[in-house]
Amino acid sequence: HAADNPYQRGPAPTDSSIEALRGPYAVSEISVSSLSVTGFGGGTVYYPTSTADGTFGAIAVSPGFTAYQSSIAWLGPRLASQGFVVFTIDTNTTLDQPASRGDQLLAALDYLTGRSAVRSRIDSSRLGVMGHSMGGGGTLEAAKDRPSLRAAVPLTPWNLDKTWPEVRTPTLIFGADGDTVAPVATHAKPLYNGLPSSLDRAYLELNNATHFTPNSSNTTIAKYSISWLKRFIDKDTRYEQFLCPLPRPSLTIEESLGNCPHTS
Ligand code: 9J3
Ligand code: ZN
Repeated sequence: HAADNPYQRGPAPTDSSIEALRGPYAVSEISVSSLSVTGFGGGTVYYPTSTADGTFGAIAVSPGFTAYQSSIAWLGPRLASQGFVVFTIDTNTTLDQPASRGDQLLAALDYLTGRSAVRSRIDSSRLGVMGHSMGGGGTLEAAKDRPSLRAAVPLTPWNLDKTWPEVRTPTLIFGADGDTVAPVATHAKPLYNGLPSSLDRAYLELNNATHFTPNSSNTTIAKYSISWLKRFIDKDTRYEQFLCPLPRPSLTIEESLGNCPHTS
């Protein structure tokens, strides 16, 4: 019941509702020029058009090395239509390293909640971060720097630092079984293992996937990302059913790791 959780948004989820190309909310977008911001490279804000359901949690998403917001643009409307304000960003330069990308994700969230045209639509206490590759490495950096973040979702992340004992943000890491740029054995998996074992954390390895699988519309990524973001940004336990028990290996999942049931 919505009265039990003031942050839950949208109808009760089903497998088909979280696998769908769009969720229940119509989405509007605003382009943010790099010239109008500092600390990151501008981007695009995707947000539910209606204000009838109150405020929403917000998520900033970083692309990877040499890439632009276009490489992660599919996540904007896919996630926003489920009831989030989503900011897909460009970085200051496409060569920025993970620690810088983490700072830029936080600058983007600060802009979103403090200065953007949609700031009144956002619950600034309910924020999350995502990113691809070095942007996924940056997602961990952002969580380390700002423990108040509610959820983190690194996608085929790349980071030389494998030790993350400071992270307090529930984190879902996606790896790809065929990743030769950031192989799971040297990136996604040790990054997962570098998180505290007491943390709500999960590792999902995509089957038949590459480093660049997160750069186009992908139902497995969407389904579990939506569930993680809803469960931890909105505290919406209606989504726990998709996360626990862990998804079993299948045509789309090579391997899954994580703690269940969740503790936060
Ligand atoms: O963001 C990424 O795709 C990181 C992978 C990479 O190219 O690292 C080599 C320096
Ligand atoms: Zn496989």
